[in-house]
Amino acid sequence: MYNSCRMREAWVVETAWEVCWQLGGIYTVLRSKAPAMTARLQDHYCLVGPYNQATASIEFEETNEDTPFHRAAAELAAKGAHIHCGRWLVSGRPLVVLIDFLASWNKIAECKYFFWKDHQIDAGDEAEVNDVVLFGYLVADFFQQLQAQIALLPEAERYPVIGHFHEWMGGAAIPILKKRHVGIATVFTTHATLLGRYLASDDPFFYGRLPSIDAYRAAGDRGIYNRFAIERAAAHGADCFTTVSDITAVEAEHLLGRRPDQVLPNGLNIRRFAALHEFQNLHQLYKQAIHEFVMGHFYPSYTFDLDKTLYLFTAGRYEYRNKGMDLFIESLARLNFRLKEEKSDQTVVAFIVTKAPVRAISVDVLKSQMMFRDLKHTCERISHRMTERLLYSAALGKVPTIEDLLEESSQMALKRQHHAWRRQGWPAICTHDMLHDAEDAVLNQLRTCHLYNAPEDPVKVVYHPEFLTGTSPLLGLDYDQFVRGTHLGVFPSYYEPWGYTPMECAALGIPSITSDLAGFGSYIQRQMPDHEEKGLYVCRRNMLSFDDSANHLVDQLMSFIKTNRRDRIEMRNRVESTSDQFDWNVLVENYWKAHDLSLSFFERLQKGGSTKAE
Ligand code: G6P
Ligand code: 1S3
Repeated sequence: MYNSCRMREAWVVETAWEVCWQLGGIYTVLRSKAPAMTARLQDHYCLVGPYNQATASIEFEETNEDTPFHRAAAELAAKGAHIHCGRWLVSGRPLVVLIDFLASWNKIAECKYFFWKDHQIDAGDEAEVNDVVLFGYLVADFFQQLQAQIALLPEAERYPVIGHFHEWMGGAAIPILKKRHVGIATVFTTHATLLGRYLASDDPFFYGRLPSIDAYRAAGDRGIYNRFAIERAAAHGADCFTTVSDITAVEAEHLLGRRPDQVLPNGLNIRRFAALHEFQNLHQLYKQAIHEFVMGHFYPSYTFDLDKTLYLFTAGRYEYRNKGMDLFIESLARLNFRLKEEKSDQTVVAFIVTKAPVRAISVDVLKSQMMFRDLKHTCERISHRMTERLLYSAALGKVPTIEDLLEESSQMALKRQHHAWRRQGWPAICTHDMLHDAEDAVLNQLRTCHLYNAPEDPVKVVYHPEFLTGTSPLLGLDYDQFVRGTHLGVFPSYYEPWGYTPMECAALGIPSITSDLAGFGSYIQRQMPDHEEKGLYVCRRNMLSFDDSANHLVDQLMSFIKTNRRDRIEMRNRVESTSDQFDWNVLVENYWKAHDLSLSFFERLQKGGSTKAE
């Protein structure tokens, strides 16, 4: 275990756009890590983010405590800033400072001027860049006040301050703090490079081309020059530069021009059950809920054996190529062909869960589910009545016939409901009416691949273009519950700095496929030689053509489909047992190392040396 004596003696402040505000993966990083941070640093740890009333009203509690963070916030407030200090209502209850930068909009012109004058970065007219610059100045003001408050503490508590900044949106304060010579050690973490994400999304040879990309020109061509400049200034200005995986470290070195000093793999806050059967029971429970959705969706057109049906899924932000949705769909088409060729009696239902622009849930899809629910209620009523009749027959000492148990009126009611429910066409491939149906990349590829949910096709698809919630009238499951009910998560990303989805599957006891171009995939390839045995598969994408990767993925899917129930139960046990390794209690050590590095680079710089590792 990494042993840092410094860390117990520092004030650590993490700044990010996603504090108390879920937008993407960084929220998961900060929130899941909070208990590990406060366990060690207690109230010497604080997070800073922008104030967003809608989410703050749920996730944040303003407090009136006596901490240097509260005092610094009060000083800033006295000078006119709108700033809230309190606790994030998540496990670990860390201290949080939320800055309402929009309330200081009168300062935007001045901030943009100084950002251009001092750092030669033109914030331009883009609203997001302007927000980031204004927030950056307010964050820098906060750190200055914090320094002043800490200087007033008794000598024994006057520890150094470490400012840890995430992503370009949280990193604009770094060059400002450097320019003002504020005496704090800084860490910058990029969770993806802006330019890399743009370039990878439409260049199938991105990784091969990486060493020869002219980053400045490419950023200009893509119209993201000012964001790129902020990211680069943060990466170069920080005492310690970090990223989340080896893959992104190489990308950052080429595109941002600095090799990260430390890699900070992402973790989770793992909660394991004491008994193995508990999570297996949950699989069964939520699989039943998925079965019900599947019956409601498919059975009005045709039926198949649910006991021989496997549920695959992919999920993530709608970055169609980056998240490997294109490869998944292509592989499903090839899988369909192979299963037909083998005359397999297996059915595969593949879910694609993302968030795309939609009008509403499709009326036909919803109607079918509602009618199925009515049928279920009728069955429940009849079964209650049957229990009464069975008891009556048993009390008479009589063996009942089906007519004794099921009245004619009930039989008729069931038949009528079933007839009304049946439909002529095939089940929809998409659960929603899309806003841009003709241009939607997933829909178009499903059409091109002829994945239409035809009765003779063993591979069925359900494209759910909205994130899952327990209150939805379709599946009625939260994401975690849905994952538990499936058999395999498939995430063959092309661009994925880390990728939480396969790791979450492991924590929930579900096997998954990631890719060797995902940070998590390359991490398990290095750290876990027996990852396949453990139900963590890695699809090869690095330096492989799309076609070869699709064939590799189909082979992986085919061998999974051939597993029997016992194999799958054992595999779920094995995959769940790996999850301890991904706990923040283990992985937070890398943060302590980065913080130590920042302190030593910072001290060296103070003495007139270089910030770079020597
Ligand atoms: C869990 C349950 C078992 C069930 C099994 C189904 O292990 O505890 O009762 O038989 O899941 O597994 P399968 O992979 O076929 O969904
Ligand atoms: C990023 O979020 P994304 O899905 O845009 O940060 C995440 C947290 O580090 C990371 O898991 C993901 O790969 C990145 O892409």
